[in-house]
Amino acid sequence: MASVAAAAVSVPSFSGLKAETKAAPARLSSTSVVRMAPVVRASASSDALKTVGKALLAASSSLLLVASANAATVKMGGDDGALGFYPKDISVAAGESVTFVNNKGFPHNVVFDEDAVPAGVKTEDINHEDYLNGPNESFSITFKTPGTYEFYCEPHQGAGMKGVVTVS
Ligand code: CU1
Repeated sequence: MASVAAAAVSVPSFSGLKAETKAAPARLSSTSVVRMAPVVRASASSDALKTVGKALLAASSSLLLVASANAATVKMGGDDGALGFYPKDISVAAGESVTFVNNKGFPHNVVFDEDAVPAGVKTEDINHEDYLNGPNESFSITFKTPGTYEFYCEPHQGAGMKGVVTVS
């Protein structure tokens, strides 16, 4: 039923389109065709540019994803001073480490929610409760057990400074 309805809709609109394209050249004089040509070319190339731009954007954002996945570096505090982890969702393979780098708005630390780590993981083994007070201070945490780990910054928990590490 659905395909019949779709065909009934698409057929009239298609023949309508055909009729328009047939009629249009007939109304145009040769000069207007010449004048129109650059316009058509311009719009075609700007569409092409948009497509290229989108492709580049897609390529660069996937490169960023790859870069952040490999480096697994998390900034503590946004470049604008916002209280958060950037990125706040991190994925690593079991045995890999995440490096936390002090950026802005410190002191910061990393404390895991003992109710939101994989079974058998002791948060005291992975917490970094010492405050980082200087710019670019860093520490790394190695994740051995697959699962999700929710963490937060003690001084800024109320401000929503928290994140999740997913270990696969
Ligand atoms: Cu913090």
